[in-house]
Amino acid sequence: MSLPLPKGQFDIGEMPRFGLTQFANRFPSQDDDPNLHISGDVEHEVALSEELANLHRVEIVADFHCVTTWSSLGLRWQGILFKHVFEELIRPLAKPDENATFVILKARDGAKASLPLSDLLQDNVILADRLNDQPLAEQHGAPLRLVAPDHYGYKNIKYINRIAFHIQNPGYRPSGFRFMEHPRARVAYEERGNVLPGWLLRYAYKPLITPTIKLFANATKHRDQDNG
Ligand SMILES: Nc1nc2c(c(=O)[nH]1)N[C@H]1C(S)=C(S)[C@@H](COP(=O)(O)O)O[C@H]1N2
Ligand SMILES: [Mo]
Repeated sequence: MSLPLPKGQFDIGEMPRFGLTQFANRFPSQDDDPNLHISGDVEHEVALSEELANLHRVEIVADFHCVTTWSSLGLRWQGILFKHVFEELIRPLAKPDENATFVILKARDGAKASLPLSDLLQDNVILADRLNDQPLAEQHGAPLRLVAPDHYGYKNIKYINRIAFHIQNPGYRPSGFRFMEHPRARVAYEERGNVLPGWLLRYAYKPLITPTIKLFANATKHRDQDNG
């Protein structure tokens, strides 16, 4: 069952492939390095792989909200709780500084986002490797993506391969313009961006939806043709 749509959102139906334009043509391969790297203000940098497979699996049903105002409803994600990854692997193995609560999530296509650790430890934040009982499709971030449904899409990093824990912001720059990124980006509070109020950004972003979906879909099509 889906919740009532948050302010300024509309139901787009099936989840499109989406993102900042510079990522449309990037289909990152995981062949070179399948690991999930843990770094930053930690005692030990570690690379996780098989360890993740031993964690308890969960399913969450959630609506997905892109900051540009489209939402895709009732998605069933399967994977592992971020909280379990943190408590059972990251804390004992990497030993992050207890004040390292500024977390940067990085992806194989170069995308990144930051969130406070406390937001990531909530009970509905998962690293998902399946969507609606199917292995996560490449276009939706295989093999692993963050799903944090209380936060706008741009915090839900696809193709995730690094999580860095910092005591202070180490000079991190968001993927897009600074005004486009809110440190928490909570959907319930319409925290779309940093400077302008959320309701105003709705009108700025909405016209971008159709061209962006086309751009990403065309990139996927050309890539499929290239692969024969
Ligand atoms: N690595 C990566 N993660 C990303 C993006 C991206 O371009 N690259 N786009 C973000 C945005 S703006 C949205 S709305 C969602 C889109 O997810 P989808 O392509 O699976 O619909 O992914 C987010 N995570
Ligand atoms: Mo988005």
